[in-house]
Amino acid sequence: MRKFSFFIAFLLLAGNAWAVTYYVDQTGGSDLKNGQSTDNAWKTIDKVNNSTFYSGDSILLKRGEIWREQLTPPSSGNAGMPITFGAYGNGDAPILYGLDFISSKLTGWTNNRAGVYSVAYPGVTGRVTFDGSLLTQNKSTPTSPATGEWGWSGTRLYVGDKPTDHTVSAYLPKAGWVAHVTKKYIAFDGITFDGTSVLYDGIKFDTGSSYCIVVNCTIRNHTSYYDQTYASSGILVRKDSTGNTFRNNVFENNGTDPYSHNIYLAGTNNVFEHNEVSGSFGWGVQVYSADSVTSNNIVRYNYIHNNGAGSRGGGIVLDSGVGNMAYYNIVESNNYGITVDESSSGTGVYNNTIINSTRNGITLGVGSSTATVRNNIVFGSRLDNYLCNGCSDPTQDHNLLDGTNPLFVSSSDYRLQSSSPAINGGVAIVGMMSDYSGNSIKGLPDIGAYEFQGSVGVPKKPTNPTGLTIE
Ligand SMILES: [Ca+2]
Repeated sequence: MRKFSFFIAFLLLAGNAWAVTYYVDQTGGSDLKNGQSTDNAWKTIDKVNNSTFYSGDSILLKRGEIWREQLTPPSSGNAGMPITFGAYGNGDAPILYGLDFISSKLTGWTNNRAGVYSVAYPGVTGRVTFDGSLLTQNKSTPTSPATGEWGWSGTRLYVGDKPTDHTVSAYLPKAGWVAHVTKKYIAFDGITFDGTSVLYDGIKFDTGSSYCIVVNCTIRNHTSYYDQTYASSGILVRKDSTGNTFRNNVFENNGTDPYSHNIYLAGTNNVFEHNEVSGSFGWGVQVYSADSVTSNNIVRYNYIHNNGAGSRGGGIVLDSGVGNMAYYNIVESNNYGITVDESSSGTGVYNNTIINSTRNGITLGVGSSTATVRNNIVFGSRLDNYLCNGCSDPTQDHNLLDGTNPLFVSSSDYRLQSSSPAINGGVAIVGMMSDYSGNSIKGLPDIGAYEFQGSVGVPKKPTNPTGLTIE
């Protein structure tokens, strides 16, 4: 018995001493090797998917490499010892495209009018190339693409150059995700998830997943919604997935219809922080599930801009649950800024800086009850800076949203000048100790996402060096 206890103590002390690091190199690896050094790296994601891992193990993908495979983590980690999918080596982050394209060369064009040509096409295309070079998708006027553009409408694909002068190819994405997670305690660190080749979401945290983390990743180009059949978000977290963290990632160009988003959080107790989120047709961050169980999610310290091109969406929407919160975010140039709606209660919207919204800055919809809107700057909204649109029992105080100029440092730097009316204009909120930049709160909280730290732009006087002698 004594010996057994000693062994347990050793295990506890050692932590993950037996954790193994595996390496994957698409160009130089081989699945016949053991994967446990850079010289013995595996080659494929398929090998990873069909292996067994243990708590604390790491699977590192070589930087500069590309995989056209779908990652499905095969094993769960434990609390404090996740199974980590990371990166090694030098250069650009490893890229996962999920799956390969199905390509086809296009012939049989019709000249619709001067400079515009079209061809019958079944829809859902990820990319179009002329002689191997990518064209840019025209989403707003797809039947009138300019030179170098393509569009898709109805059952036809349009280009703005004479196609018979080129080899024209279109690429159909496949039905799938770049990563599909059904395990717990999975970490993704420093990987690029690019969705141009898949129809569904970038990463789906599906039934069975929880307590996962995505950090330092790029999630981009999940845009495969052309025929109203598929909705693609950058990350989709299902309603039964809880306790996940998303930190310090870049989300760009995910979601090409009003109902798909950069991130779609349908679960509970998720934290979404320090991310840059832009270019969604729907919402930058959507917190919602149809059966109202999406509660206690936190969206904080993010830079959320230029979302909602589809006119329905915008920066952040907090719906359908109890106690969801958005605080200390910069929400800039979205369609709507922050919206609270659909059977939500006790939602908190605190200390955000919301500027230049195309429509409303903050909207509390008819489905919102007992929301609190406090310490926010809302400025330059094309419609209302703040609108209770049939909401019930709202609390709205200590905001700067009546059109008063907040006196930002500049039109692109939303820190406060020393004469800003936002300084010390807020009220303390339990648990909120630092601002968007991580600075501490001085005196009363300022209104907005930045706490004034003293004169901006004037460097501190250097202190005199000590211990030096001048000869
Ligand atoms: Ca203050």
